[in-house]
Amino acid sequence: MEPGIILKWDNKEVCMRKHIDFIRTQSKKHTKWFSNSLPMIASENIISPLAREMMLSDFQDKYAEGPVGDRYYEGNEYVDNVERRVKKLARETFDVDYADVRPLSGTNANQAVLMALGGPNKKITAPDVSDGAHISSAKFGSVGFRGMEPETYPFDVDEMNLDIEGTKKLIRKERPDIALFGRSVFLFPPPLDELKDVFEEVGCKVWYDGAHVLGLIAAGKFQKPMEEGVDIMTGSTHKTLPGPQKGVVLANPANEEEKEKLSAGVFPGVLSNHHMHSVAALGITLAEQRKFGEKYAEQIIKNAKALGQALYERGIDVLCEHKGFTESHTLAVDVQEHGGGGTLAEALEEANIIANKNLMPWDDVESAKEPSGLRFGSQALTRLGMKEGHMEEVAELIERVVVNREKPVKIKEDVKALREDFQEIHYCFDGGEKGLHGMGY
Ligand code: DSN
Repeated sequence: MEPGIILKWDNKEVCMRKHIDFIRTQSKKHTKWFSNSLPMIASENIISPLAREMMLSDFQDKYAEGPVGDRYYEGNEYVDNVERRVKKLARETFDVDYADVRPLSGTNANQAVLMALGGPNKKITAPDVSDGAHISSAKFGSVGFRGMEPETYPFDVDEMNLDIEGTKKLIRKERPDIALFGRSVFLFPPPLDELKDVFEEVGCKVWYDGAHVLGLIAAGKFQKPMEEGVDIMTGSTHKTLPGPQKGVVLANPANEEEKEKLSAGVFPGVLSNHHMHSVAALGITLAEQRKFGEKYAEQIIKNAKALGQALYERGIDVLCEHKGFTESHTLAVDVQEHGGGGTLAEALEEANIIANKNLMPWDDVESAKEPSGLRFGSQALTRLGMKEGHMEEVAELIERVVVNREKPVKIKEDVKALREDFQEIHYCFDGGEKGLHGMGY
């Protein structure tokens, strides 16, 4: 029943309980739906039971403004202990001098860096949104709202990567204050090593948005941005790093002043309180990453490559066959000839295969509703225990939707049958409250 109808009832308690029931039921339905589906959105993952327990802890209720150990609010003894420990874990995991675990999301972390180092009198270069950049780096996103207009790097579509000579030329010409890298369709590492000399020549700050590949970087399985000329790395913590929804700023600041600027960019720059329950959950994710991350990252990449191959063999145009499709968790697929990304993402959802439409480099932003592409991520299926062999089955299910355009009812049943064997979360420690791990309904 619609909430609007319920509001006409006289008895307020009954009415409000109905709202509560409605919300709880929707949450349970969502959980049930997802436990029968193939979660393949490249920016999502499944948190571990122990980390999820922290998301429900009393830390959720706390205000912790100000520096650790010198808060503006009392009652932070245990909060401080946790934040101190999580920062240490983050510094060690990413081998950096400075880690800020307060940002609430990847975009929030990006806003913080822009508050610290950007501004209307500053110049920035960045990848283009059509080439897979995150919207926060666009003129219509956080960069634009900070009063800056990004100059975008030339892109080599065949390589699905930056055009190296063109990028060198652009940086030399623009002499940006900040050169930003990283993407949301992040198939291959940007050629930082090749650009290193130009960064030095120009003296720009090099900023890497590693949200999508943070877990792969932590495991040493993608590239080592901080050894390849990057000064600051931001990221959300819930993609290939399978943590809570939040963000981080990681850096090797040039000096104390820059460190303070970065810190002030977060607080008071873009937030007042940060969310301690998610800081605690991130700490658990990082500890699990240290133990299981390498094997997990290896399997994510193997699965993505295997899925790419299996789709390609079924006549689906997965980009970059000549490069093994991907070096990350992500596949970019051109589905123009099969009906377009928007239409097919919806058709896949009807079959309980959850992926998203995506702009391809040749699309303009105006075609965002029906772009040429689909984006698939292997990280959540891997988290559920799937291996390369299972990617054949996944590819076949996708083929039935995308190529054969079969009715979704039967495919949905087959998706459910495949998922039956994959209900546990892998690459994490045992423990956590039973029933709180998203599979308990
Ligand atoms: N919009 C997200 C993605 O799907 O890549 C990142 O924030």
